[in-house]
This record gives sequence, structure tokens and C-alpha cells, in this order.
Amino acid sequence: MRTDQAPVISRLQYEAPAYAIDQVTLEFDLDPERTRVKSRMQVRRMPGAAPTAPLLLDGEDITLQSLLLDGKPYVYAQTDGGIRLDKLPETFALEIVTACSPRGNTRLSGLYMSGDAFFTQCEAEGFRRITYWPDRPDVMSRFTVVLRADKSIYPVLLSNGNLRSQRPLDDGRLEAVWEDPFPKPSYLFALVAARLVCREQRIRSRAGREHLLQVYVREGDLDKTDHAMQSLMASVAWDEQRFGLSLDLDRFMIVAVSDFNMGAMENKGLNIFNTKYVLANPATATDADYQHIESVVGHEYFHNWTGNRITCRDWFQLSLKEGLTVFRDQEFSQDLAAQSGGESARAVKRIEDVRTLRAVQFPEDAGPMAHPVRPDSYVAIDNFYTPTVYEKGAEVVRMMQTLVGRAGFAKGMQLYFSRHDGQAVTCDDFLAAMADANPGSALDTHRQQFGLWYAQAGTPRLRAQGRFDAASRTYTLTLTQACQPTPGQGEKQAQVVPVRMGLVGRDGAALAFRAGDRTGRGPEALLVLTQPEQSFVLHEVDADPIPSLLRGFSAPVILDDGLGDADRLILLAHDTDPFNRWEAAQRLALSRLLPAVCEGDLKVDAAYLDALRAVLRDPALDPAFKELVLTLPSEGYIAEQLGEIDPPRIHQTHQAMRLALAQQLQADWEQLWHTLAPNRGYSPDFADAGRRGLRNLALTHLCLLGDAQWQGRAYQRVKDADNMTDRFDALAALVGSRAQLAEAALQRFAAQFAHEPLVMDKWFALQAGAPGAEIEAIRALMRHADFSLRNPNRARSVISTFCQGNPGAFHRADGAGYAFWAEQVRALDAINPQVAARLARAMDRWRKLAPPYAQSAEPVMRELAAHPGLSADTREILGKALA
Ligand code: 0A1
Ligand code: ZN
Repeated sequence: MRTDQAPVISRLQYEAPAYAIDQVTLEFDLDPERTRVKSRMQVRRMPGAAPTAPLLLDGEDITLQSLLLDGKPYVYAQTDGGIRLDKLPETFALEIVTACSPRGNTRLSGLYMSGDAFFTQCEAEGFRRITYWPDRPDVMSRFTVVLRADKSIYPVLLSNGNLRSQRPLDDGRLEAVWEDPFPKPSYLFALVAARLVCREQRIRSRAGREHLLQVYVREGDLDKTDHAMQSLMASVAWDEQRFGLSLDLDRFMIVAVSDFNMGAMENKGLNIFNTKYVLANPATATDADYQHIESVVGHEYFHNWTGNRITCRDWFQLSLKEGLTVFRDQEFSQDLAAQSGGESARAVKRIEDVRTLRAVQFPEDAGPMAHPVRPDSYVAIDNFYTPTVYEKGAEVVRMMQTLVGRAGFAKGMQLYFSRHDGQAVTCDDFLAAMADANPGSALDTHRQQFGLWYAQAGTPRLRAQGRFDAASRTYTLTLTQACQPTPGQGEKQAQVVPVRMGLVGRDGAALAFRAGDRTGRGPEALLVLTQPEQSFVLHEVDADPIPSLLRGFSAPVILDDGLGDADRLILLAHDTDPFNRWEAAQRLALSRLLPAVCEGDLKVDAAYLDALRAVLRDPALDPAFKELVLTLPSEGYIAEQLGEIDPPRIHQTHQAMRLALAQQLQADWEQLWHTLAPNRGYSPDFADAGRRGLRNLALTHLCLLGDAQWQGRAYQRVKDADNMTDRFDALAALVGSRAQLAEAALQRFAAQFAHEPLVMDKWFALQAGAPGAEIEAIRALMRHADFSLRNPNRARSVISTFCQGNPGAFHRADGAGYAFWAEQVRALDAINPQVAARLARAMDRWRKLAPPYAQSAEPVMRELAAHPGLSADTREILGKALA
């Protein structure tokens, strides 16, 4: 159990393990109240370790029953978080018997129960809640696992690797023996004992090997497994094709569980998933759900190489596997989208990813939890599964690909695997492989400086200034970079910033230019900024251009491009880079929203409206792209642009702008509704989803007008839509416009889907995120018979949605939102610290709040932080927020 004085762990304290455990056999006698675990390990002192070195074993919330060394009882010492063995021989067999209580494990870390079934979650430090073990990722062992459990309740017994044998025992139990041929760290261990059914698929890899793919779910959910299986098959094929990485196991299993702290987990050969990222059919899942399932299935599968075959030396290196694997899943989804929707589908996916980065990672990097992609210290590692480690980490990998090219990146991956397969390594090792595989590249030349992306927190700000000289036909672009201090890092050094760019003429045509002596003349260049200030001279420029900078968002920075409205309108209409077209629209929206938030006077001018109209009417543009252009920057993103945040005011301005777009573009919205009528049948593919998305955006705007006819249409769709996307979007349009019919529609929806927990999560979240939601309404949702604080999905659907996803309603002058938040953090913390600590982050940005919000938040936060029973996880978050 962690205590108040949980220590700070520092990256520079790393010491290699003194002992290796080459082989372990784990025997489980599974019982909900008291599970017995016998662990038999083959231990060997590492070459170079001192003969006096102790063996440190972690253990948490388990009871030690016996410990034998080479068959004899051995004396051990208790430590803070486990036991220590001294005076050890060079090699020995260690047998430890422990007991734990899966039923009482509400943290969902270690061995726990979901309903009447057993599951495990061991990343990052859950294995120590199962048995005593050096619970660190650089100790890799071969696991054999014996499972025994009552056959009538747990007919399916699964663990990592290959099933060696299975037999009924005389006492009514079933015994299964699993063997994983690959050495792995303890965080990748998993077991499942449950009553489940599975969808199976046999595949043959490119290399000719046969594999069995399985997706396990509860009875009754089998009709929701097709998309996960399709996504898994696509993942296997993609990794072979793009990176030459094949599945290395005969069998690959996915198991869905409804009580899960995170999205999914890449345990070797036995991925365990939150049901949210497995189950889908057209009646219960939206297009967005289908998309998430594809990317999460891909993500976990890709970890098999980037994470499992090569893992992290220590948890500070988490982004080694996470940043790289997010990059891989993003590329996978882009490639799949492009297969069905062409190149513009790739751009749509990129824009969505950048939107997420800006919505969640930029605020983190500007707040009290700002940390480098490779953090320097932590109290609870679970708090560092962050957008910085994941999403910014992926951007760092993407920049490497931008600097060395796609083929160069593939070469770097090959070198990485040939050097490190089977090892536990660092972010530096990955960067070194990429740079070594691409000698002479900008990444190689600036490798040391590029490493700052792992070491420095904060989002760099770029400022651009251009000067055209007609006489010499040159355009001189001066770029400066700076980064604000972040906690613990006062001074920042200049980083390597790849800036992909082009030039656009005032007539909208792309202008060719030459970026350097060794490059040819063309429409695009990659500039590599390495200094605090640097000028780039572009030659053979025929006219005064508008620079289109940071195309495709080539670096995770904030760019002040210095452009005015007129330039942006040209970029929105003509830029050949779809990302920057979208970006121009976002900036045009912001330049109208921000003054309105500050001065209260919203002006939605004709030039802006005409530009949006032109996008909506352009037959060459994808509906999905149009939807993105017509979607305003989020309230959170607007808040980040302001020195002081008044969330209700931002919300009102945002709503006013949406209403203005609804009114001013009414004819276009109506036209879209009629012309985008659905194709027959439902497919979640890019084209169909894009049409639905834009059509439903039209309906949302039309409902905002308060027109009974359109609200009636939306109600009708809640009744008779043939898929969840259309049904739910219509329901959301009613709730979002505070339509009179909303209540009846909500009731109808709940009656229809009462037995579909994932659909009910949406229903709860829609109400918790509704404009003007009162705290009493949130409490009423929590009194609903189907609400439970113990189920993370359900708790998040109500509490996190309100506190983190509904700023206009959560931040109240009377501070009642904050009191509610504190109450829920405390209640959750007693059950599940990981989930509580995430909710605690709702107040990360409290210091930026305008009066009276910050003033009413502070005492509530201080009182919560002083609560003596708080977990180390939650304490760490609050401590940083209040520091
Ligand atoms: N490695 C997983 C994320 C994960 C982390 C911790 C968990 O339990 C607390 C569960 C999953 C991934 O990146 O998908
Ligand atoms: Zn991951």
C-alpha cells in the first residue's frame, strides 16, 4: 500500500538489475476471495553485479505464505514496498507462495474480478499485486502459467503464449497450462478465467505461417466482434507490408472486459481490452466508435514489436513504446483511410490527430503537470500515461520520419530491431538507430539537439516574418523560436524544428521556388530550424507570396505566422495543403472568437461566411473535410489562447458563433441535409461516415435555430434511424439545442438501449455534457439504477464528462462545481486511485481562471489535498497543481 510519504523516483537513479530470472512457473488456484499463487523462479546473478547484492522483490496487498530457496526456508527482510533477500548464491531456485483477494481489488490493477470473471492488469506495476517479483520492465523472463479454476463458472482459462495442455481435474476444476516462448517483463503478463465465447479467424501471413486470431467476449456480444476482427486482420497485414514485421505467435487473442481503467493492454499474445474498443455493430456503435476500435486494435497489435519484442529499460522510457506505437497506429489509420478515401482521407485523419494533440497535450504542456516526453521524475508512474508521453511522443517520432523520409524511417526501424530485439532499451537507443541508419541526414547532423524533444517540456512557439524582394526574386523567411519555462525547467534551448512549407500567390496559385543551392525549384520545401532565430532565403520567387508554413503540422509547435485575414482567406480557398486550408479556417474563427470573448462583441462578417460557404459548396472537397472546416475550435482550445480564462463566457461566445453559423448558412445546411441523403445500408467506411458526419452537422445547426420542424425531424431520427451514428447525433442535436423534445427523446433512447452498457454510457455522457447542466442533474444521473462509481467507463461518462468536458457548466461563480469535483475525487480515490487521479486533473489550469473562479477553487483544492487518506496518485496531481 502506498503511503503519504511515497518517494519520488528519479530517472538518473537507474541501476541495472542485479539478478536475472530466466524462467518462472506460476501456478494459480483461482478463487474470488482468496487466490493462491505459487511462483517458482530460476534466478541468476548478473555478470558484473556484486556478490553481496541483495535481490529486491516488490509486493503490494498480498500475503506471503512461504518462501523456499533451493527447497529450504530462507530468511528475508521486509522493505517499504516488498522484501529483500541477502547473502545469495550465484544461481538458485526460489519458490514463493502468496495469496491475494481478487474480489476485494477495486483498483483494477493486479488480479481482479469483473462481474464473475477473473482478469489481470499488470502495466505498469500491477504484477507486484499478484506475487513478489522484481516488478520492473528490464527483468525479462520466460513464463509458464498453470491455471486452475471451477470449470462450471470459468470454462475459459487463458494466459500468454501457447496452450500446452488443458484437462478437467477430479474436484470439478479445470486446469490449463500456457507457455510463452518469448521472454517478457512482468507488466506484459496476463490471465483470464471467465465464461466467454469467441470469434475465430485463421490467417496465413505473407511469410506463409498460419495463425489463429480470436476475439473473446461475453455470450450475447458475439454479433459485435466483426469489426474488431477485421481491424486485427488489417493490422497484421499492415505491419508486414509497411515494416516487414510479422506476427511471432501461433495464436493471438483479444479479450473484452467491461471494468477496465484504460483503453486496452498489449499483454503478449493476450490483449485485454475495454469493451468500448472491441464491441461494435451498426445498431450500437457510432462511426467514431468504429474508428477508435480500428486504431486501438492496431495500437495494441503493433506493440507486439514496439513494446513487447523491444521494451523499455525503465518507466521513464515509456514513450519509447507509446510514442512510437501511437505514431504507428496513426500511420495505419491514415493508410487504411487513404485506401478507401484517397489522399484527402489521409489529411482528414491527420487533422483529427492534431486536433486531439492541441485539445489535450498543449494544455498539459502549459500547465502544472508539464513534463518532458521522457519524464525526469514521478511519484506514481500511472500518472504519466499522458498525452505528452503518447501524443507528443508520436509527434517526435513523426518528425524523425519527416527528417529522414519514409524509406529512411523504415531503414531506421530495421536497424533498431537488428540491434535491440529481445532487449529493454531507452529513447536514446531509438534515436541513435534512426540517426545511424540515415548518415548525413538532418537527423544525423543534429541528433544531439534533436534529443531535446525528449528532454524539454513545453510547446515551442515559432514566429515567422517574411520579406519579398522583387528585384532579386527572393523571399526571406525569418523564423524565431522560444519556449516558456515549465515546472523544474526555467531555461529552454532551441530545438530542431522541421518546417514543411510552400508559397501561395495572391491569386491562389502555388508558387514554385528554390530553397537552397542543392535543391531544385518546386512547390514545397522542408526547412530545418535549429537556431533561436534563423533566416531562410528562398530563390526564384516570381511574386509576393503568402507563406503556407508547417504544412501537415510538421512539428508540434505553436506558430504565429503573422498573416492577416486576407491572406488566410486565400489560404482557406486555395492552399494545396489540406491541413493548412483547415488551419486557415481555424485561425479565421479564432480571430473572431477571441475579441468577442474579451470584449463581448461578436462579429461574423460576410467575407468569412462567404469563405465557409464556398467550402461547403465545393464539389471537389470531401464531406469529412468540410465537416472539419465548419467545426469551430473547441472551448478548451479557445481558453488556451487567452491569458485569463472565463469558461462560461467562452461557452456563451462559442454558442453565439455556432448560432450565427446556423442562421447565416441556413440555406446551405438545408441543402446539405437533402443532398447528402444516406446510401442504402450502413458501412463505417470513410466516404459514408463523412457524408453522415456532415449531414448530421447540418442537422445540429438547423436544430440550434429552434425551429420546431427541424427538431421534429431530429426526433423522428431518434425513433427510426437505422444506425447509432444517425440516432445518437440526432439525440445530441436535440439535447444541444435544449429542444423541448429532448427529454422525450432521451427517455425513448434509454428504454431502447437499457441493456447495452456502452450505449448507456453515451446516454449518460450526453446529459452530463449538456449545455447548462446543473449539478443536481448530475447527481440525479448518479442516482440512476445503472450508475456505478466502480465501473470506470460509467464513472467517467458522468463525472469526468461534467468536470472535464463541460467547462461552461462546471465552472460556476458559486464554486459548487468544484465542491462536487472534490467530493467525487475523494469517493473515487477510496476505490480506484488511477481513475481518481485522472479526474483530479480537471483542475490543472485553475491558476489561469478569471475571478471569481480561481478564488473559489483554491480553498476546495487545498482542503482536498490535505485529506489524510488520499492515494499517492491523487496526491501527486494535487501537489503539482497547488505548487
Ligand atoms: N500500454 C497500454 C496502456 C495501459 C496502461 C496502463 C494500464 O493499466 C493501468 C492499462 C493500459 C496502451 O498503451 O495501450
Ligand atoms: Zn500503448
